[in-house]
Amino acid sequence: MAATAKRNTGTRARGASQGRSGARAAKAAPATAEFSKDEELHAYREMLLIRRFEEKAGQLYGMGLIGGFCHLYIGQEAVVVGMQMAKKDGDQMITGYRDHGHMLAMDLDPKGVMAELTGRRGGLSKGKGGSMHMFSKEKHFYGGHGIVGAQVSLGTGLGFANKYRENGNVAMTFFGDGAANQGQVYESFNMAQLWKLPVIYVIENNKYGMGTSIERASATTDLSQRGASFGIPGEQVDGMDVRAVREASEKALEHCRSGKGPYILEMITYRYRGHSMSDPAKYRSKEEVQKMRTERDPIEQVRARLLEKGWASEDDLKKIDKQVRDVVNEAAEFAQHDREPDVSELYTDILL
Ligand SMILES: Cc1ncc(C[n+]2csc(CCOP(=O)(O)OP(=O)(O)O)c2C)c(N)n1
Ligand SMILES: [Mg+2]
Repeated sequence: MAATAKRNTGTRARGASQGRSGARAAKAAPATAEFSKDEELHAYREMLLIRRFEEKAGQLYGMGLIGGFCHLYIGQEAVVVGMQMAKKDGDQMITGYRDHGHMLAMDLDPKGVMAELTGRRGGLSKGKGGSMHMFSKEKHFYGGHGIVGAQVSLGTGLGFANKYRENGNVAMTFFGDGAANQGQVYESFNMAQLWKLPVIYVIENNKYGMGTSIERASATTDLSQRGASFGIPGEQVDGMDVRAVREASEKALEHCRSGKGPYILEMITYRYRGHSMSDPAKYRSKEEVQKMRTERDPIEQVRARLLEKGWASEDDLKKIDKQVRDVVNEAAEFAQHDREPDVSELYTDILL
């Protein structure tokens, strides 16, 4: 398919002579499936909600209102929104600590997410979990995990449950380029392919694991091929183009749902902000970040298409921005004024 750069036949393994991931991203062909007007507007609104939410979270963190870790998703919005547009109700998502975007895409209440960041009782984990630990069984979102790679085994377990229950759902299991070198990832791949579990392994390759570039950390950098020795098919996808993400996701979901087992989608993406709020970002140049922002921004791409096709005017887009800002401001207000958990909550919801 044109949305992807390469496809794994399941029997091929590539050597060390691969290009740099940035170069590969640039080579990814454009999406073949255009979006309708409604789809473009939906993608625009959803990605903007994540971006504005994260900007606000960054501000609250700077004001000292958010304690602990806080990893922002800015730049990567097209990945989760494209997958959201492809999934069916009942499909699950599970991810690591860079999780606010996934929560919003899975329709978790922005107020509950923001209040969790500020540690308030109205937070989705009653203010006791924080940025990395929120869940909603009802919305099929399974966290929120701070241990790099841990969610890969858990996501495989979700896939096992789906198969056992014959419910037709797929477990979308997200992890980073850094996590792709974790041992449990490969134990999971083996089981998932052996038992033909409905799991999409979504590798969000944003080029860095904390301050280490993928080229410095990984012996092979084409992560879509990491399932080759297990016979798991995989593709690289332009993760900055929401249309390419949806297209590849639809195909992967269909593969899983039809009983063929797991699938790997390597989303070539980029995070604009530091690894976490405490990252001085000395490992990459400002020019590198600026280039991605100006040339590849996922939201700007949709915005440009909407304007070019006459599907929205500048004024229409400003109105959407205002609506989104209102939702985010309301969440931030709540998160600042809701009460902190009662002291009696110290001993509830914990394993002793
Ligand atoms: C088992 C484990 N080892 C190390 C860490 C520290 N750590 C947190 S994030 C991270 C980098 C992971 O990078 P990547 O998987 O690329 O995800 P990204 O942050 O880029 O989204 C590391 C090493 C951890 N949390 N858990
Ligand atoms: Mg990374």
